[in-house]
Amino acid sequence: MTTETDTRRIAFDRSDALVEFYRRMRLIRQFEDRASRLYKTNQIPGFLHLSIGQEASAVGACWPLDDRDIVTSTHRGHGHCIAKGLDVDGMFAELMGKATGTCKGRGGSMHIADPRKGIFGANGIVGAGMPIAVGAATAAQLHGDGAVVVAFFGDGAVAQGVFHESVNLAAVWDLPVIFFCENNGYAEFSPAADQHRATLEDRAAGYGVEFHSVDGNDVVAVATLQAELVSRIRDGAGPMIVEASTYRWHGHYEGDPQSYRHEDELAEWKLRDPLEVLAARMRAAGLHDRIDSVNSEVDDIIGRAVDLADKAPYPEAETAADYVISVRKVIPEPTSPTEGTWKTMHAITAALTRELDDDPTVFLAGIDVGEGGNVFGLTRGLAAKYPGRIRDTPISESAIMGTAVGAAMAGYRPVVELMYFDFIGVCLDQLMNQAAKMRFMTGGAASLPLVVRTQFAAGKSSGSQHSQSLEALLAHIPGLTVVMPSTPADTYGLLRAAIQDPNPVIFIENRLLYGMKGPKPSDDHLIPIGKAVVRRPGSDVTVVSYSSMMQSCLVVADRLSVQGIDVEVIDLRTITPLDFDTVLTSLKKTNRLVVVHQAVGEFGVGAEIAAKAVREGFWHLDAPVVRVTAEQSPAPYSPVLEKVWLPDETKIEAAIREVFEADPA
Ligand SMILES: Cc1ncc(C[n+]2csc(CCOP(=O)(O)OP(=O)(O)O)c2C)c(N)n1
Ligand SMILES: [Mg+2]
Repeated sequence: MTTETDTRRIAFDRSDALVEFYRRMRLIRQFEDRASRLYKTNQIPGFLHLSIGQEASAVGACWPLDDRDIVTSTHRGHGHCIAKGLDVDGMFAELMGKATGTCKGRGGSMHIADPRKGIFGANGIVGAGMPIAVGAATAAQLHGDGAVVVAFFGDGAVAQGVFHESVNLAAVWDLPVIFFCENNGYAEFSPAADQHRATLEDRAAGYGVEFHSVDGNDVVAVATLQAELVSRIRDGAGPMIVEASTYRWHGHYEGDPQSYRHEDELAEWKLRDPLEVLAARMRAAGLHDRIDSVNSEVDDIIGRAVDLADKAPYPEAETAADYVISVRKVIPEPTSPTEGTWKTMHAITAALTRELDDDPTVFLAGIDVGEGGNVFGLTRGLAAKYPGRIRDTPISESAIMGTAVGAAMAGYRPVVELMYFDFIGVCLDQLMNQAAKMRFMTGGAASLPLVVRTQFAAGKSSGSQHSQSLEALLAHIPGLTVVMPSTPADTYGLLRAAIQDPNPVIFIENRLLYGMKGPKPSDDHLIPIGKAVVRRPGSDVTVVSYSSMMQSCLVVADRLSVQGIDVEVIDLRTITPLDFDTVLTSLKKTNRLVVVHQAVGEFGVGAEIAAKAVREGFWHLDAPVVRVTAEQSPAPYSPVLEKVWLPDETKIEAAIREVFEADPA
């Protein structure tokens, strides 16, 4: 009986397929061989990890893929990129840091990517491509076009937490993804045997995921297997794990002294050079001539590409800050809401509903956002109304964030939920190193229109791990937008604007404001991101705040006005990009500034505003800038201690009086 796999194997033995395998593998080999030499002559800066010896895995794994398919790669990614169709002209230029590089010189070897070609990035963070692959596969599943994602990773990456989260999430969502392990026997300097006590096959069984192993040095074997798996996955089979055994000939990085392995081991693997294994098959098929012709064709391509890259210009200095933020559409300041009253919690549900209605690429994902309707009931009823688009996840925050990153790069607008802001600690990489930097590192080619909704609050004895106001942590990372609304109407308008925004937005709600009542705006209400608002005009002291502390500031301002102190209150609404113009305009009028936030003070948002006030508003200041913040300790549990720790109306009033009474003379 001839199985489907046999038929494909026969097809691959056709001369044109063999020649094409060889052409791609030779291109990778010569590309990296040349890169190694360029590194030695200092024409390539930075780190360089070469995959010479592993070419058959990359080419075989990508063989059945087409334009709709996506790969995520690793720090050793040149082969994956070339196998998926990236041109070596741009790649050489990228490695040299030139303006004509694939990523305009912003990525380099470790971050080379071209999302337009379905290459969602080499990655400098071990394992980080896997959650992104889950996101791309989620987009593929929602889109329903049969696209498949291949997530390359090394044997060492299996020990990363994100491996577990990604495979598990892919399994429970039946995602169209192949986790493709290139087992080259080493993680940096450590042999695989010292890194794991379980095989990948055993692990796959633990996730309920189909497993296949393959000779990673035999391109025909790899391509045959991949063709079969990709075709089954296109037809709806779930995720799979493939382990390709192979070996890298060079060190972990160029310059690695390689004291951890013996020359004999390398020599033995070189006897099974993947190009030679294929060449032998070609000779047996009478294709001697084609080997020579491909060799010279590839030499020409490489020679020309290096020449071009060498002559190409470096990026212009004035473009250094380009590609950090996508230009956002202009949203005019809306009129005041006049449609009755509602609560913040209603505003959140309404904003999500409106965007789900308006844009079919919007979907929600997070812990208990589906059937459970979110712990605060904010997504109740949405799962039934938008089948497949309100997705419950396992408790896997890195995979949740990666879902957002990969799906956004694939053209969706994910809105994912981080149940408590404190949990950022378990998934920061996907925000800090992936979402925030991907557009920059791809020279503007990637778009990251994603929203992370999260919430925090102190004052109710939630303790040190469920109370933190960590906005400064994220605002410190270029590329992220951080929004913190203070009213129900703003919550609606800002959340809708965040979902429509082309950038990664962290939308931070205060759970103690969920029940707050306020004026209800029209359904079309939108608030511009990056614009502060004067909540209360005044002439004596400027108070800058946001989120729940905003409300305390307004109470204090009203109280002080009857005592003859006229306070101007500014609500930042967006933390970054910071609208300092609005603060400066106010400072020019009042000459006195207080900043109030619930987060601890040191290195916080208030410190940033104070520094800007000193730099840009120094000659307008008649008093020191004063910050009212939480004390410099974790949030205490005991109500007595928490009260001492938190800023409150008394502390705000004291600060305002202090700057009001300061005498510049
Ligand atoms: C999160 C993280 N930890 C550590 C490193 C440093 N590092 C880079 S590659 C590597 C080894 C990876 O081994 P493996 O996954 O087997 O890939 P290979 O290098 O063999 O291709 C290490 C430890 C890193 N880049 N990221
Ligand atoms: Mg390895």
